[in-house]
Amino acid sequence: TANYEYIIVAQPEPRVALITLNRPKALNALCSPLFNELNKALADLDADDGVGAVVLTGSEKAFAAGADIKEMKDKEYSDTFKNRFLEEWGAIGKLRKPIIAAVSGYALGGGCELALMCDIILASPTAKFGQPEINLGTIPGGGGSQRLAHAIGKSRTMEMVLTGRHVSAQEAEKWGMVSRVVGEGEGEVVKEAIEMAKTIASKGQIAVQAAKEVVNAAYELNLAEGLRFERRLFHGMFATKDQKEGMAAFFGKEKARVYPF
Ligand code: CO8
Repeated sequence: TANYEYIIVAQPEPRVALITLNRPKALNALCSPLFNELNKALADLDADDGVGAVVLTGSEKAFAAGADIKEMKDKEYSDTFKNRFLEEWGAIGKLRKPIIAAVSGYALGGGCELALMCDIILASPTAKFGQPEINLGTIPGGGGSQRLAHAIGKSRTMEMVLTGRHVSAQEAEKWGMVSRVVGEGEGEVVKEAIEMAKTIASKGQIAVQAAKEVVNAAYELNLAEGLRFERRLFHGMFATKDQKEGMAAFFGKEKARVYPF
């Protein structure tokens, strides 16, 4: 495996990968080299048949405190445009395997947006979500305004983006921004995310990846197109061994094995 400076990649369970953001001095601020490492690790895991799902986490204090302000401070429009500043943030959306964000502490700005790019978010009771860009004279640039609006609606998104207020884990749960607030103790949220990833990784992988693709389509297509896309992929499942095995096992009153076995 590659040697990284800003992230740690591990495999805590046979088919589960864990990526830990590891830039403690800057509360995991997402500088470009960190993001490039993250993209490289995710692309490798996406291509690895031995991995079925990925957990992404930070530290107890911070999932990530945003894009790196030091890196952005003196930038000019012309060079952000010319050099496609932060375009690398788009790569995560193209991955096929499910990614679960396990969030403790600050998930601010780009950190909040990174969590929103993941497929499922689990929060520890210490999690704090926010889009504080407004305090820096700027706006979200990593998809926050769009993904939050989809996740929690206009009024709450406007409140977060216009005031910069931090939202607690409990509030984020109530708003439907995260699936659940998990556990009390240190590391609980990561353990729970690994368990969830393990469950997902034990299913038929073509179905898992197709399921992720159809749910994501709901954020891009209108209803008629989305329903047609879902139906097409659903029909496609009949071409898989997992469907034959899965439905036969149901009548054999056995647990379905998944391919390859
Ligand atoms: N960038 C760079 N360094 C940071 C960042 C950051 N976002 N956040 C924290 N740090 C550094 C601090 O400078 C400090 O460094 P040093 O020890 O050298 O002074 C160290 O991390 C520890 O931070 P604090 O001393 O401030 O720790 P506190 O516990 O006092 O406060 C906070 C924690 C509240 C999280 C505070 O650090 C903070 O407000 N951070 C900034 C949060 C923020 O504004 N984030 C938004 C950034 S803008 C953004 O993300 C735009 C996204 C665009 C994405 C575009 C994608 C295409």
